[in-house]
Amino acid sequence: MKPFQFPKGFLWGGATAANQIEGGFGEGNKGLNIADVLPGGKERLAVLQTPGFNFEIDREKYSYPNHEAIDFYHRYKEDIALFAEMGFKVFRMSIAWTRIFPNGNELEANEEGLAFYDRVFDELHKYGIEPVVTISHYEMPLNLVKEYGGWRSREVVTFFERYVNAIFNRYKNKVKYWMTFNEINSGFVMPIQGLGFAIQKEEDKYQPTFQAFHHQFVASAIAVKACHEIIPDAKIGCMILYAPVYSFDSNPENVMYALQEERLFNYFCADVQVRGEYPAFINRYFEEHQIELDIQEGDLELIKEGTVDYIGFSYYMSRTEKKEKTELEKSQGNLIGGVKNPFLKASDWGWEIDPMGLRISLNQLYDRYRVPLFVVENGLGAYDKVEEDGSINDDYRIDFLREHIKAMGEAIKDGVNLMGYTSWGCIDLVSASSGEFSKRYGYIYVDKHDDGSGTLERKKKKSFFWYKDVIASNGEKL
Ligand code: BGP
Repeated sequence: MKPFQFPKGFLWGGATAANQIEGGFGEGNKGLNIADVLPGGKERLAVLQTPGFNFEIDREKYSYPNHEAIDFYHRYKEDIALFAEMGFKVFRMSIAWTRIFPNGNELEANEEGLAFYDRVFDELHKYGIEPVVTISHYEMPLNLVKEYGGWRSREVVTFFERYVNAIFNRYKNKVKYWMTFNEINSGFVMPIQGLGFAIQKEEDKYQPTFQAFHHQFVASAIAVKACHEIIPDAKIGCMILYAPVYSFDSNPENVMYALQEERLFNYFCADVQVRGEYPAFINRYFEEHQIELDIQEGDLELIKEGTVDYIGFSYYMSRTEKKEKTELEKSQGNLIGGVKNPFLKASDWGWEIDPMGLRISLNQLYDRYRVPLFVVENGLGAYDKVEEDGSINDDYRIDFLREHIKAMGEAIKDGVNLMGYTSWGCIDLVSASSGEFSKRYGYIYVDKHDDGSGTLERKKKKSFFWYKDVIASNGEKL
């Protein structure tokens, strides 16, 4: 049998987000955003999930690793040269809204911010690398959070519209792949990053969460329509956090529960953004949780007209569900809940490693939507050790990626239309959920540590050379 190769033109590359790599705090007139007020360290997740977060910087209590991040703002040329050396076809990055509209609600875009991304895109094109740009990746302007309550507010849709028009018009000749909201469904578990507001103490989360989603759906449809008009040869996708939900056993109660969780978490947002309508199953859920959406005239038509061209998604883990969980079972679950899967091992951060889950996800998504898919995040967060001779032998990362790439190959053989693969954190960066540098994903090591020390020097890990071969052989040499 001929060895398997990925389809011709497959988009190999790596993924990042502005707030996790750029640094350049306050430079180029950048305004403050949500990521600027997120504390570093393992307590970040707890802080984010405790109702009543106040969005203030408290330097006495916390560190703020996103302020300097890995200084991509000044070092992008060096980093892009390394991506080119690996043979990247695409580079996924995001635009920081606050570089373009520092407070989110200005009438005019900030020229310095626009010029920065011109330089980055030009540098990428110098090497034939296509940018894949996320419009909003966990970093709403802080002013919109404080003055308007983030996506709770309808007014934010207008500001977002101004932002997307500014970037589509400016970069229409430079960017052909776009995505609207990073992991839009993460708003269910991380409303601060996903929806731009904190649930208040004593507040029922359901109504504001779904109203905010509705505003994002309208904003997403506006962006899709504007993109198609301004850049007719571009493709614009949604971006969801996908974690297939398995039933713990064959008890039909558990199977039904897993199905419900799956539909709500994995499919609700994608159904609206890809099919252009609210799914049937959500009506019962709205009734049971007393959710009444304020849907304005024309919204549903707009959502219907503004459906995305492809689905970008992140895949890190699956989730195993059971209807009745003991306290112990709950505590052994994954980042996004569920119970422990006895067949899977987990990463040092407790994320269950499941390459077959990626094949399952690709099949499920393609069966349901029949639009091209793009794996825009996947990777292993791990502690790396620099040996005395300077080498970094990250075989565990290579194993993880190899198995997931094989799973993608199997899904393609199953008939799935997969556009590309951008593994997460192709260069070490600040972790989104824990604000750590020590949770490393990169092919490129960055000398930067949780206590803020480090020279920011870049080093190639063993996986750098491995991924270079993967790309050069179009997935044949794993
Ligand atoms: C996704 C986010 C990324 C990223 C990644 C890894 O949820 O889109 O921004 O950081 O997960 O997560 P973490 O950084 O928490 O390890």
